[in-house]
Amino acid sequence: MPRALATPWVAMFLTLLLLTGFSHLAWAHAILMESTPALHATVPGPDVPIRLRFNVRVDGSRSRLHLLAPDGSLHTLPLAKQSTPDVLQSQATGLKPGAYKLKWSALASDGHMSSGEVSFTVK
Ligand SMILES: [Cu+2]
Repeated sequence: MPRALATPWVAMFLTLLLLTGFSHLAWAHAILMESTPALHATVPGPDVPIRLRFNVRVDGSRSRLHLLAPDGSLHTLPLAKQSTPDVLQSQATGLKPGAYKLKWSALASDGHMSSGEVSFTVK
């Protein structure tokens, strides 16, 4: 009876899934909810305010923002003091027109780092 044999394994697999993946989701590490500039937005330069809002509190002192410029150079953006625990803010200055990539890594309240990118264009 293959079905009867398979059932304990399915149950075990589902339990493992719950213990690993699902509990991790429940702890909710940082997921980007909203950004300025918005993804694929075109914004005026040369100074561009940066604001990232997450689903949870993030540790501003241990989160990082980097800006990849059209010429391939990578710049660290200094983070401003957090006005709200779920927001990271900065200001990119002196940007020439072109395509940029904002790379963020954020330390969430559950102790997990997560990262992502926001592409935008300066006109
Ligand atoms: Cu996490």
